Amino acid sequence: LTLENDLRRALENGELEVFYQAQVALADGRLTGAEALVRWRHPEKGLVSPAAFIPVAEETGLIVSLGEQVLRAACRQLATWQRQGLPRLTVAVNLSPRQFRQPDLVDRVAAILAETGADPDWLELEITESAAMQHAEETIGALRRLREMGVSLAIDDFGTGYSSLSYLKRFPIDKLKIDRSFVQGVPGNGDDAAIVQAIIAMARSLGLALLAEGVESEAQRDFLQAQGCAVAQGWLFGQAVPAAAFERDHLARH
Ligand code: G
Ligand code: G
Ligand code: MN
Ligand code: NA
Repeated sequence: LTLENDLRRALENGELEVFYQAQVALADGRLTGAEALVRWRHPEKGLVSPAAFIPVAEETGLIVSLGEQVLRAACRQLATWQRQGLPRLTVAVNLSPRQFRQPDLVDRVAAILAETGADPDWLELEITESAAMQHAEETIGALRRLREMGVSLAIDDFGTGYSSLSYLKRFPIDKLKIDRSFVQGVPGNGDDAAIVQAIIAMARSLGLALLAEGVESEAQRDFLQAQGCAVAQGWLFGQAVPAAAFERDHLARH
């Protein structure tokens, strides 16, 4: 309850901040995009990890307003990067299952794009596999409308849910993000390597883009690249950092 009240206050006082983590092409290290990841700058506790408050936000429904704040901040940021004349990059924003179930989600996204002047071509929304697979019919409708607006769509934490190939084929999505729990095990763990190879083959046969999450070592990077995964994100390329640091570390040469 304390956390809930604290979080409510944080939302009102603008204590939430959006960090950005680089996504890079493995072939040449070129920046392809950034994932927006929320952080809470708590007045006493310092920087609080989303792992500590996203679940509470989800249970209490605060996630809806939190998610909108993050989306608005990320769209403002991407509009700024556009105006600076940078080559296109995608800014990926996480949508929680609860946000995704809002009947007016598509209108809310459209309103935020209009308000911030962000180009929808630069925005990617991430939904988790389990959120997508529940209420599949409604999901497909919402995804289709988002895509018609020019927003691209990625399935986050892919491999941890239970999507069947036939379902996946019907979903109007652009990208699969291979969950970091599998990436962690490659190249040494045979099961993880087999799962990663299967996901890569699946994405290829369905014509979907791929991104591997949680890449921490050169051995992981080399394995992924050799198997045909072209884009990755992880500590090897940089942690999530505030926008100013992201610009300095990743955009100066972009
Ligand atoms: O950023 P890591 O930095 O610690 O994030 C932990 C978890 O919180 C991840 O599962 C990530 O997807 C989730 N997360 C981070 N930012 C957001 C956000 O803005 N919205 C939602 N729904 N989840 C987020
Ligand atoms: O669930 P989602 O994929 O949206 O969240 C990304 C989460 O992964 C964040 O908590 C982020 O801090 C974390 N993360 C990003 N890169 C790495 C990495 O290389 N290794 C590990 N262990 N975690 C990472
Ligand atoms: Mn994500
Ligand atoms: Na993930």
